[in-house]
Amino acid sequence: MAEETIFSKIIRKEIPTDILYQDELVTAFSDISPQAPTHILIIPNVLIPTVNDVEAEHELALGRMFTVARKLAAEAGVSENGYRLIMNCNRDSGQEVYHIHMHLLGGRPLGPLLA
Ligand code: D5M
Repeated sequence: MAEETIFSKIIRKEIPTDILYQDELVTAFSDISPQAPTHILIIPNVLIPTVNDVEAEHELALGRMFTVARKLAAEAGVSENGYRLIMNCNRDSGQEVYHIHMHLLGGRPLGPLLA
């Protein structure tokens, strides 16, 4: 059994968080340390520590993460200019929270991917 992270508390609304969207599969909230004018995290409600732990049974939640990203990008007004979706996996990527999450970044030119 994987160890819970702070994101499980956010899903259960046990700590104050700017939740932007929640349904039975996913939760989205503002990143606490924004790297761009729009910086949203979209996470599955089920605890999946890294992308290495993704299984076929997670496909519905993972797909929902994209439809929610599209919706929240539109609401944030970044759809037309564009945005970036990032998922880090393990140490070399810089993953800090071991509950998979999609970063939605936008609102400014983001530069080259590996800058
Ligand atoms: O990104 C982990 C991200 O999680 C990082 O951008 C900060 C964010 N974070 C951590 N704790 C919180 C809380 N409590 N609220 C909102 N955002 C949070 P990674 O890809 O693992 O490096």
